[in-house]
Amino acid sequence: MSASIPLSHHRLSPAESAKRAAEFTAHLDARRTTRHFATDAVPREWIELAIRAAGTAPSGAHQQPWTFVAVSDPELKQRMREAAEDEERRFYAERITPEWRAALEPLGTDAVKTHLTDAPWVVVLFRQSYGLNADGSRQTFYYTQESCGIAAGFFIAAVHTMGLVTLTHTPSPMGFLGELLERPANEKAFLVMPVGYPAANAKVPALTRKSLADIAVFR
Ligand code: IYR
Repeated sequence: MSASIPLSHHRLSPAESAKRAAEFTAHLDARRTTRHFATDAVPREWIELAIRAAGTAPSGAHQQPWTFVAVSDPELKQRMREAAEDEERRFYAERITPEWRAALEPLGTDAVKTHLTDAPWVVVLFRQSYGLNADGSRQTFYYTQESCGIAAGFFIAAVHTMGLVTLTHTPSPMGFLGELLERPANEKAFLVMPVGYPAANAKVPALTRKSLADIAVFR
């Protein structure tokens, strides 16, 4: 049995809840994903805070099945970019289906991954598909995909809140990241997130979000 402690919670007035709900939604609605990063430095402390924010995410059986590898070393970022571009060239030339190509067309993506060298930080979220005990035996981890997805969401929200931008990049396959970043066999690269200021001429696709009616059902 684990010990339970009282929940620390302060009930807001309905007016305050309504105000915060509207403000938070507007704040997140202002977030955009851009592929165009400035090379300006970002303090390591801010990245540490974003990772700590991500680490507050709920997780299956509270196993916290994530490792965030934050890369600022220019040579390592260059090697990650070259490896990612090798994979992506094959993807765009050979593996992509016509349907997938059509879906990506509005985003204007291609195999060139300048964000991996322009952004001052490239944070790679690794999913721990199982745990490793001190004696080398494996511990089953539960709902690791869901847990890492939630942690990534918290990370993205933290980055946006501090006035920076990020891009959720999923090079495919991602096996090269575990090798380059020397991660153990239980860690699988889950998401690559360059973090920095947007470039002065940063562009975003002219997208709209689905309406509430398109994404919600109340019964
Ligand atoms: N992994 C490729 C392709 C790609 C796929 C999806 I789905 C996107 O939303 C964007 C890109 C790439 O990174 O270019």
